[in-house]
Amino acid sequence: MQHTEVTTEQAPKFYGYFRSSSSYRCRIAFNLKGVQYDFTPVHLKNGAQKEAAFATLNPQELLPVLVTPTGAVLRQSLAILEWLEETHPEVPLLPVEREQRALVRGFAQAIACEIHPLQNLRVLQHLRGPLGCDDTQVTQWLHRWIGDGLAACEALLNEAGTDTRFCFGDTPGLADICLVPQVFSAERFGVDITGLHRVREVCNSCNDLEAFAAAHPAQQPDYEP
Ligand SMILES: N[C@@H](CCC(=O)N[C@@H](CS)C(=O)NCC(=O)O)C(=O)O
Repeated sequence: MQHTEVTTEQAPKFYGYFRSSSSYRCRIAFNLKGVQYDFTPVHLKNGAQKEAAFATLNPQELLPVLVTPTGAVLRQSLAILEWLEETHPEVPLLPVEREQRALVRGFAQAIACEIHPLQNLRVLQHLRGPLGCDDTQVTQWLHRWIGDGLAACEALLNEAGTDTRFCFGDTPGLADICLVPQVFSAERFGVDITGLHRVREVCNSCNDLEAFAAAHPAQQPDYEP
C-alpha cells in the first residue's frame, strides 16, 4: 500500500482491519500528518482478534493497536490519535484555543464513545446469537443508535457554525477524523442520513482530500468486497 512521505524515525506498527471504523480514524490521521506505518491486518470477521497472537497484544480483543517505535503498545483509537498529535504536532488535529479543543474532543467522543460501541461486531453478534434477535431487530437497533447519534452530531455541527469547510474550521481535524468513518458505517448499515445536510457537506469536503480518500476501506490492502 502507498502511504505518504517516509519519516526518518522507525515506523510505528499498526494493527487494523479495512472495515474497522476506529482503524479508519487512525489511517486518516496518519495520512494527514504524513506518517508512515507498518500495517498488520487482523481479520475481524474471521475472529483473528480473539486469537492468542493478537489477544496478548490487546486483551480487549479490539482494533486498532499501535506499537510505537520505542515498543509501547497503545490501544484505543482516541489515545492513538492523541499520541500522534503529540509526537507529530505539525499538521495539528486540534485547534489552538482551549475551549475549542474541548469542543472538538467532545464531538469526537460523541461518536467514539456514544455511537460506535453500539454498532460493534461483538455487540451485533451478541444480539444475533445469545439474545436471538433477527435481522429486522438488529437493523432497528443500528438505525436507532447510529441515526439518533448522527442527528445529534448534525445539531452540534450546526451550533458550531456552518460557514467552515470542515467540522470546526477550515482545516480537517479530530472531529472530521471521527465523523467520516461513522458516516461510512451508517451507509454500510443502510441508515438514512439524507436529512443531515451539514454532516454530508463536511464529509464531502473531507472525502475530496487525498488523506481521507486513501484511508477509505476500499483502498486498503486487506480490503474484501
Ligand atoms: N473504543 C475503541 C473501539 C475499538 C473497537 O470497537 N474496534 C472494533 C473495530 S472498529 C473491533 O475491534 N471489534 C472487534 C469485535 O467486535 O469483536 C477505539 O476507539 O479504539
